[in-house]
Amino acid sequence: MERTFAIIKPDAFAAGNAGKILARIYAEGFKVVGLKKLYLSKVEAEGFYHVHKARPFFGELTDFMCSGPCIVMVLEAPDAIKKWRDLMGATNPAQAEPGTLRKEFGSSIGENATHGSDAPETAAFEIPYFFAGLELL
Ligand code: 3AN
Repeated sequence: MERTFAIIKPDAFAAGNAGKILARIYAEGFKVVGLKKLYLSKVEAEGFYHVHKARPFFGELTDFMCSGPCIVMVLEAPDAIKKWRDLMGATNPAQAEPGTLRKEFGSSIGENATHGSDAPETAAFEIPYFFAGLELL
């Protein structure tokens, strides 16, 4: 079993798509180990995306992530990191495969509905950034 960190981003939450995304998560066989709704501050979003600090879109990305509530989750499955990235699809919804979450619910490369850890080391930072051990029993 592996755990990954996932977000239903503010665009998808505001559009009322959180329920549909959660239904896909369960249908694909993930166990939802942790889940909560948060309204991130700018500082919290900047801390989460610190690896992208030097990127030109850092300001836009962190503004968007604190533009409204989101849902943060820890998902468990065999090969969960890849499995969730496959279900999300490509970063740019225009390039995402049919049937993926970003194709269905994303509207642009910035507002792309979902986030997922891209490697075990990333998950190891992202999961405890948002969840205490006691929240993941
Ligand atoms: P992914 O989330 O698919 O791993 P990354 O790590 O390349 O993609 O980018 C992190 C986040 O930054 C993406 N989820 C996306 O919302 C945002 N992002 C990436 N590229 C751009 C861009 N050119 N303009 C605006 N936002 C971007």
